Amino acid sequence: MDPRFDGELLEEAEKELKEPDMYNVVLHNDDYTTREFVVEVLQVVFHKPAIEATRIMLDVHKKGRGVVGVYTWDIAQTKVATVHKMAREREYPLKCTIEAA
Ligand code: TYC
Repeated sequence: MDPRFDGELLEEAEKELKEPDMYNVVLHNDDYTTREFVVEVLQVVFHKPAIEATRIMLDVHKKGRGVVGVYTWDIAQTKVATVHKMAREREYPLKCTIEAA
């Protein structure tokens, strides 16, 4: 093997052994979405028990935003799409975004 390729091949092999990149799903506060609906979203989409869902909702309400889950890229995308679909169906402006973890 040409020694000039050794580094590249090692890099490729290492990449395959790495854990996947992870992404935070962030929920944003607003003045119109009801507290009840946010708790429902946290339970249905993010599988949070009622008490924890309520705690997270209040934290986002107070601080303006909060990380509600950490997922691979595809799962994070699907979570955001589901939140937005549920919110638009109820005509809430609830915003949910993704950032590198
Ligand atoms: N601020 C909203 C209210 O008082 C509740 C709320 C919490 C909305 C969290 C969005 O991500 C949110 N009705």
